[in-house]
Amino acid sequence: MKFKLPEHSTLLDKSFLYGTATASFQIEGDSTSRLPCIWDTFCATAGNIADASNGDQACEHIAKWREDIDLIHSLGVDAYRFSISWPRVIGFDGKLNPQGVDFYIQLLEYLIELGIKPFVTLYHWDLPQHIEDNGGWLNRQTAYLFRDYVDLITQAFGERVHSYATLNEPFCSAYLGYEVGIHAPGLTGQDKGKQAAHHLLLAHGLAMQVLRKNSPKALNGIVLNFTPAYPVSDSQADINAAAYADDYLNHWYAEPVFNGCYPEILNQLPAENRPQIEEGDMQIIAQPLDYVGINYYTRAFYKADDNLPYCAISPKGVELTAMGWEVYPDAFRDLLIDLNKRYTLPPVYITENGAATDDEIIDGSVDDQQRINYIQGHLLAVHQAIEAGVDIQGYFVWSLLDNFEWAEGYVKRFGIVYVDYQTQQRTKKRSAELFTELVTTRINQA
Ligand code: GCO
Repeated sequence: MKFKLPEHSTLLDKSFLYGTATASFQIEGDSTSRLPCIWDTFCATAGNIADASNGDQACEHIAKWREDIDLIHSLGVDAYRFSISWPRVIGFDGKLNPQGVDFYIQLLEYLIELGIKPFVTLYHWDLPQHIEDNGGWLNRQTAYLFRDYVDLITQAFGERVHSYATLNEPFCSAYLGYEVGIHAPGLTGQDKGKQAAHHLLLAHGLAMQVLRKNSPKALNGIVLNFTPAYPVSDSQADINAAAYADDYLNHWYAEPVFNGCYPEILNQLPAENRPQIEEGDMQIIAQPLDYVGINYYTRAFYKADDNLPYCAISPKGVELTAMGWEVYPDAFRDLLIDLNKRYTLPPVYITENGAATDDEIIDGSVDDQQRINYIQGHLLAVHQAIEAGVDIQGYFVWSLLDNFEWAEGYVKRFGIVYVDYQTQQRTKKRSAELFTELVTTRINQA
């Protein structure tokens, strides 16, 4: 088996960028050498994490980073997407913590030495706890603290970074963290979710202004996730419910970034739940972008409900990953095409796509056939979207390593590399081998 794409596919050209991705809290460990973050606190409450685990050790990447970068190099990929832990690089006083900064500078320099392009995410959900104690993303001031952190860290990194993303998936931070409470900091309420979303988006806009000044040569943008909303039937009521869910869960974050406004359903929210928006905020949010990162895993179904604007339905009789997420690559293709019609998109990078599967090491190897099929289907979807005119420049598989899968703990394995958490040994899965085969047999087709 190999990954197969049509002969002249752009995805087989050397100019199409391939990478793998991780995030700080999910892999780093060594939590005592940084300030506490909201995920440390969230993990400490019984019942929040499926296996009652935390990020204290994770993949011990702080100790094993060189080995991990060598591993990335051995995969043959062009780029590595990882995130900076804000509580590792900024102290209580708001100044740079030299030890934390040095860690990332060494990492960046080693990546550059090996010819791997660093794609740096500035916020992948690990807000310093002391900032949460002051209201976190409910406090407008946090957007300005983020701007200040971005200003300091990008000056420290200089020209070492190929690409910056301000935020990873503001939907998850705002909706999962402040509206339904299944992610840190575990707060609930529509008013909170929407206010947090607004401050996150403001933080993005403010950070883009800093990036343009401090890192004008880098590709600067944001990473948004989409779970396209489908109606369970073709009744008008279900179609309307799905459209509402799509605006509420997906376009809530895209529309402000690209068009400088929230979806119209903002006006249907109870007045007391609408975010406070100050004059000029929407212009700050809608900064020009060098690229947009798109994360896609699955689609979702919705039906009408008498008491709610929409009601989510679990898929039945379809192929699911270990997360219980439907495998449906056509929705990925259609999402990319639809986004390209709806917005004036900058160049697109697929910054996350992948699957959790029930992987086991047998005789020293992991034959992760379901993940292989998943990646195959989704690469083809990217190819089809490009053929349909979407400007897609690269694809990052989520994830490099099995790691801390948030509320699911270590039970769900997303890596193309298996991690034995007892020994911290890394073993390439079959998907990693095929990924290398794909990436290293590309040619210049221009
Ligand atoms: C995401 C996150 C990852 C998750 C992955 C699988 O951006 O949602 O970046 O941290 O691990 O999506 O759920």
